[in-house]
Amino acid sequence: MITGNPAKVFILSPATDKGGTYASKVLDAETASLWGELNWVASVPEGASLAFETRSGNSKDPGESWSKWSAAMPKPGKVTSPAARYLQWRVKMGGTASGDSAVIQEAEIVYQSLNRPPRIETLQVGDSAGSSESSSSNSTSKSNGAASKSGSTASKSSSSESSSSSAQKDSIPLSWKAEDPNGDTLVYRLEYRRVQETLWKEIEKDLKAAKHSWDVSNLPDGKYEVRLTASDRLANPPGQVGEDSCQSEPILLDKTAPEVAEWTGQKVEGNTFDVRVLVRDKTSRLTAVEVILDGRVDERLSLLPEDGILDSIEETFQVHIGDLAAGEHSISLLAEDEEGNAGAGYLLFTVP
Ligand SMILES: [Ca+2]
Ligand SMILES: [Ca+2]
Ligand SMILES: [Ca+2]
Repeated sequence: MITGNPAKVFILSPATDKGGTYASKVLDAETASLWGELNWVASVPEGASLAFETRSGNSKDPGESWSKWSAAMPKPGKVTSPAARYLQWRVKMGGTASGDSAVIQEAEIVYQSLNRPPRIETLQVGDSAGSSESSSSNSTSKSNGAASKSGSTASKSSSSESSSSSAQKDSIPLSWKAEDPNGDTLVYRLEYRRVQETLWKEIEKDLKAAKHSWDVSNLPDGKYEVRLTASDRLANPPGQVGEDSCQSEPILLDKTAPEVAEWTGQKVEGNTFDVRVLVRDKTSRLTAVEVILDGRVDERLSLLPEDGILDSIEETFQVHIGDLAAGEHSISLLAEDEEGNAGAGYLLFTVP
């Protein structure tokens, strides 16, 4: 059902002048409007005359930008002045020879606001509050490495494993602000595409609320864009519907934890231990890599990669530990990506 903007009416104050021309004040329809019927009831004595004229414009005071006065309307009918926000009318009355003139009892002009399209002001993808509630999917892979004998006769055995946890949600909150100049009820459509794709795919349509939880559980890691379209079609007939669209900045979807990919060059020499480790994320930059010796979480150390800067999805680190007592030791490596997904690796070794 179309619940369009209802037509409104200006009631014109009757002119009581005896003859001559009477001009109204400027009427303000508040938004650009289409002018309809001008109707009046008047008593016109034999020999007297009466005719209305109108003009319209979009400035408060009639000026250059306004239309010219319309042709005289001796009878009620449709206003011919162009659609605009403001209208003025005047009435020309001719008297009889005996000095009688017309008397207008009532007059009115019907007008209807023109539809104007909605306007999207903001579109937010993700939570601004940054509460990253995790729905974690844990996976553990284990690989038992053979003991490295290089440079040492002492290292008896070592083993390593890695695990990961995902910090990114399975859904991303979308919210927006949109307005309609006519106050029309708006409906929204949401779409997405991977960056570099051309076709948009629907997330949801016919939304009335200005927010939606976007289910991304089935989407692979990557960069995505979201498009919002607002329509006032519920309040306007087809052909007069207004729309506005807005596209988000590309957002990174990374649901996969970094992986401690490879331990190499393990070497025990006296009371020191050296190892080189490769850490890799599939999608986003590594942002933190820390090492923990023998489970002493309070003494965790941040590691800098060999190239001195944590700036890519893959980095290698040199781990050097001194002052080790004889016996079994372990190091845990914790790695985080841009989205806060955390992966861990574990290596066991022995100092003779
Ligand atoms: Ca509208
Ligand atoms: Ca990742
Ligand atoms: Ca680097």
